[in-house]
Amino acid sequence: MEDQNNWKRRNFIKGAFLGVVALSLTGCDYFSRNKTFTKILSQAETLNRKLQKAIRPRAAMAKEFSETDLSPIFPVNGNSNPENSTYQRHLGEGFENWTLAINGLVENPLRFSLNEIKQFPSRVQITRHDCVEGWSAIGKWKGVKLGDLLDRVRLKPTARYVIFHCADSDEDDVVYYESIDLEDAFHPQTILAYELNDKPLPVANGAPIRLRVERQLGYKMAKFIMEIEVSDRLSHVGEGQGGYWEDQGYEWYAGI
Ligand SMILES: Nc1nc2c(c(=O)[nH]1)N[C@H]1C(S)=C(S)[C@@H](COP(=O)(O)O)O[C@H]1N2
Ligand SMILES: [Mo]
Repeated sequence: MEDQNNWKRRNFIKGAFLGVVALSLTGCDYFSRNKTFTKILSQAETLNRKLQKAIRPRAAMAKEFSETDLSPIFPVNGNSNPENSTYQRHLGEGFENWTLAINGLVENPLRFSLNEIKQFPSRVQITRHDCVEGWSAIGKWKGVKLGDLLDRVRLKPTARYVIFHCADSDEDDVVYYESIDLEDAFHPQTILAYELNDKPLPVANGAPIRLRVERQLGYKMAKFIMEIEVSDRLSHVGEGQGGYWEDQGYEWYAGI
């Protein structure tokens, strides 16, 4: 009896959660800024995060696949080649002079070259990427654990969020950005990937490095990262919702 009730509760929670996700199933590429929709989503947001925790603890690992599961082609979505002139110069130089700045609420702000990033122990993971536009693909990613870089710069006690500033922007010059909390930042599968399917990360998939935060939806996985900012809040970036798509109504915690 006890068990059955638990089971019913679980299914109810799951159903409610899927409803929330269904609300956000709109295109990544074509999205009209709709304030009412934004409001509905942000109310659903808090509920969604609680339900997420009830279903699967945040520390759980995302499923990892094997080589035979790899998708023949890993798709490209969103921006595929930032027009930004600094980015184009770095691309032309093979990212030889590109550096990743980590600053904000850290004791020791640093810049890492691509080579330095590759000197850290690497992690390889074969995971499934889910985009809200309705496609999924399995890819093999190699990169550095974000937590290792954050340990190197040493977070201040007030640090709460990690914000990724990207090289690309939309037709209104709004720059792509994303953010995660420390729980996800130090998750063992959260990496800054520099290889996809055993090759240097292609430009269209986010070269020189892109975020993999495997427990969340595709739009969280910032490509073309230029700078990482550690912060105690999200209100000062973009329109204050913690990400480019979040500013247009998507959930900030995009758990799968
Ligand atoms: N900088 C940046 N990151 C981005 C995007 C983007 O347009 N710009 N698109 C997001 C979306 S909606 C998805 S689904 C994935 C797509 O990654 P892919 O091009 O490697 O398939 O990147 C995400 N990260
Ligand atoms: Mo997406």
